[in-house]
Amino acid sequence: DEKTVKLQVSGDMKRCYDFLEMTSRSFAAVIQELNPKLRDAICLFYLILRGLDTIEDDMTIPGAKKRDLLEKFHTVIYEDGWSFKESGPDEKDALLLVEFSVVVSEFKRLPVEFQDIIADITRRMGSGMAKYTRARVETLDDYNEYCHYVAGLVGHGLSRLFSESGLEDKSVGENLDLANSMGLFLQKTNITRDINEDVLDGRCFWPSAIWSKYADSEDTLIAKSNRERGIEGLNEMCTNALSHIPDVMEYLSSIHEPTVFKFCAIPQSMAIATIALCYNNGRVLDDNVKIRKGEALKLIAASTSLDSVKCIFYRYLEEIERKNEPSNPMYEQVRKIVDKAKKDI
Ligand code: PS7
Ligand code: MN
Ligand code: MN
Ligand code: MN
Ligand code: MN
Ligand code: MN
Repeated sequence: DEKTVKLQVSGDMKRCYDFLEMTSRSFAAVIQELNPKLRDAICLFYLILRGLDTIEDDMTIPGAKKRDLLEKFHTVIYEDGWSFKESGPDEKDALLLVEFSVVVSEFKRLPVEFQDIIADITRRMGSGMAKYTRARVETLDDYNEYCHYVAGLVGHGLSRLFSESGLEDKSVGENLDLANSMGLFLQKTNITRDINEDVLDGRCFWPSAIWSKYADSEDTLIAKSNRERGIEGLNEMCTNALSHIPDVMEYLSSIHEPTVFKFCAIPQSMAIATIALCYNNGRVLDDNVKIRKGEALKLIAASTSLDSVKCIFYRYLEEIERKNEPSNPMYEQVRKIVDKAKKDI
């Protein structure tokens, strides 16, 4: 009867929120606090992309099979009962793909305008990921393109959802270059920080155009014997990420709804804190460094308005300035970027 149907409905969405908490280190809290007009759509958008990324990351799936899955993932989100049980033993989010039918059934209940945006981004991300199962990140253009596929497109999709919901201006969903930069700043921070873990896993998202100036192989890049040069490479990666700050500030200045603002701003605050921690810090090459729990909690609490986010960025830019040394090949470039960002702020 109707009561059972209703319970079943909320049961599937409840299971989706369980998966959100199981799979996201940082997004679960901000998504749950989103305005109800967007909360379920963005939770499902997250789970769909998390599923896609679980396939991309799985090195046990043969290349041709992986490309097929990535390319068709935008259609499986409409297939009742779809499930994938063949993830490798290392995939921490494999259970999400096993129980993916709960995501499918809730996705299909979303307003069709939301479904269309999510499916379009899933199609384009899957096709970009498939391309990079063959291609390597060599040039700076490759680096920007790969980051566009896996994170810039998330910025596009989120911005279109914000506009479609009526919570933000139409223009937010139209000026997508700024949205792309929001994703790139997060993804480049992640790639810069995860270098040790990624190289040990047999992959590297640092463009060879950068690291080859400082090491003759990816393994040498993180080797203790090459530490000074490795740090110079790290500083160049941090500098590259910092170049997106003006766009990040401009994007955030266009967001007005309070829960959407926090959702957008908190990850960016975490990212600038992470870059400040990584800059000129050899530990990044040995280990997975992370900002302290207390610092993260302060950033979450403080990222409520454009002014306070500007304060946060200003403070971490000053920290980067303090850590900058004239002997670093990036010294002048960092000084210029930091000066310009501080003036804009
Ligand atoms: C739909 C909220 C707010 C305009 C799963 C949020 C992995 C950095 O690679 O687990 O596993 O080490 O740390 C998020 C722009 C994307 C970009 C991208 C979807 C912000 C699949 C986040 C997140 C745009 C591809 C972190 C990009 O994952 O990384 C929703 C505005 C997923 C955002 C991946 C990475 C996210 C990421 P990994 P993480
Ligand atoms: Mn991935
Ligand atoms: Mn991943
Ligand atoms: Mn190339
Ligand atoms: Mn990573
Ligand atoms: Mn990771």
